[in-house]
Amino acid sequence: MTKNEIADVLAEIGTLLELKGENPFKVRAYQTGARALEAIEEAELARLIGAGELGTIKGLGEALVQKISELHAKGKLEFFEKLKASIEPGLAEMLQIPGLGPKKIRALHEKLSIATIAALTEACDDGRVAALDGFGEKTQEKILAGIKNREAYGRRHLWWEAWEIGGPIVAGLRVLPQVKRAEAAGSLRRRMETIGDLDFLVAATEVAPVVAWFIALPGVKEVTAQGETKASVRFESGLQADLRIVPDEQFVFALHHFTGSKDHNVQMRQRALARGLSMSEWGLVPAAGEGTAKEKAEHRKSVMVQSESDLFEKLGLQFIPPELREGLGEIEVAEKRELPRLVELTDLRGAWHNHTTASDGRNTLVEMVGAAAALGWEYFGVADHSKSSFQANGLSEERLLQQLAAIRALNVSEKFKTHIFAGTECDILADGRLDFDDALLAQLDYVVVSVHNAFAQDEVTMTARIIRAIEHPRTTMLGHLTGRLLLRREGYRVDAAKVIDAAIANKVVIELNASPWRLDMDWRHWRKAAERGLLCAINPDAHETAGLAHVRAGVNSARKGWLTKEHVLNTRTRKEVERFFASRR
Ligand code: DGT
Ligand code: CA
Ligand code: CA
Ligand code: ZN
Repeated sequence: MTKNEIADVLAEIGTLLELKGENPFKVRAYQTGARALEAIEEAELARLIGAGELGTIKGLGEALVQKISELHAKGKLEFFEKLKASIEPGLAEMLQIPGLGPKKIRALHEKLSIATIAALTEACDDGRVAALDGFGEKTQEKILAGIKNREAYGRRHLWWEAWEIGGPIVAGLRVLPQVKRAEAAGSLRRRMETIGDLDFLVAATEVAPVVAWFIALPGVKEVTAQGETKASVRFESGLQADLRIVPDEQFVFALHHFTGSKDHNVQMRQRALARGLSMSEWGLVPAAGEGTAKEKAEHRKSVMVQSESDLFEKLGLQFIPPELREGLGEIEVAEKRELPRLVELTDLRGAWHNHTTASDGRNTLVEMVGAAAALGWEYFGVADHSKSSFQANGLSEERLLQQLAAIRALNVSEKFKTHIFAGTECDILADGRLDFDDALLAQLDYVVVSVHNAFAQDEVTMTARIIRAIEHPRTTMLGHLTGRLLLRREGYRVDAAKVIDAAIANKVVIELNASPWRLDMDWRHWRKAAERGLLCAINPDAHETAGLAHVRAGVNSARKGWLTKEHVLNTRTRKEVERFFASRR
């Protein structure tokens, strides 16, 4: 296990112990231990364990040293497994409800014998929760709203999590001997930010072995449908997946159909009809009323296609990438052959919104830069939180200056080929002022400005607040426009069009925050904004080395927003970026 995975386990142990009502000092020891562990570099951790010196680290007592060593060596911990098994699953599940921490859950359990979310809903409905000491009407309302949200959100899944399961399934299907072609379809292939269910399409010579393989996948809890040409399963996580199997001649038509979207399909069928053709998942045949069955069969042969490109060509269209198939005008542009060349993952040369252990990140500066270098990035930007974000351990002026010096020294040392840009993720204060003064900001290479508090402001106030920050001469880019967390919380209210106008007028970049939970600013705004001259930065908002990979989710959304390389600042070389930053001073 990596140190961050071990730290996750320690933090979870802390939570579970608190849920059980253990001694607060013990609970805190695990929380502190998790943080102490994050501050050690990966290689150093291995060395300390090997030398038996882990106990010399402040915050790591004997019990923790033993547990960390066990996790490091074996990837699991007996103590943890037993602890998990000793807790009613309903209690742990309640932790997912916003506003319910271990203490409150324990109170609900002890005083009202509540051990499931269903029982909690009932107790809220008849007012028993509000009557409890330390709860009240407001808390009860918040809990109920949280439960409702959870139900509504629970039906969909983040693309990233869906792809972690779906990607290997496609790869697995492709190596089955009966399978000629296999692809993901549906919203998974269209790279939507959230996914209802997974769709897979296969061209195979034989159906039964493919279905048998699919329904036996690890994690399958239930087979919800099984037929001659398809199967559907539900995984333990609640995620569902549809598999359809077709003969090879039908594959392209079915792939197009099951990729969708519905709106795109409806428009494509209309277009086909206007050309005397009927389009479906089965094929492209003369529309009803024209020709005999034999003629239709002949015609069907004439519209055999090998690829989706062929299929689009048959309808006089340029190939439309799946990301653009949302029925938002892509067909008209494809007819004119003017679809843009969409930005690709390999076009990226770096990113700017990243955290380190100096604020709330989980890897040190050197580890983060090392990971960026391993990805072949030409540059890497450090933007830790500013002082008002105390909940995220935001940097004081003094600590920011220390970090700045460390970054400059690391650049001089040439330890990494990757150049480090020194920045900050500076809080936009409630009135739109920035969290650091001009003199300090002027020493940095760039400034990301973000909203992290006073989310409840009305739309007019919030919009004016963000625009004021955009107009600040030191501001380089705006972080996560709405602060939304997909499937968890709505963003704050803000007039996106006005903010976009202000950003264009002030030559400020807007970030496409690539964290799979954010993907903010939303792809639906990007096409128009970029046409009007807005520049995009695809930023992973990484809090650990593994988080850098999230730029891939950002590229998905950028593509859905019709962005090309030219629209995205991170496709530029270091020199070009330096010129861009300098031009803004
Ligand atoms: P999701 O699963 O909610 O994230 O969204 P999709 O787009 O994956 O939808 P899904 O799984 O229901 O169906 C996959 C594709 O199959 C969909 O994008 C288009 C096609 N499809 C399914 N049902 C219909 C339909 O009733 N009419 C049309 N035109 N296409 C359909
Ligand atoms: Ca689907
Ligand atoms: Ca489906
Ligand atoms: Zn932020």
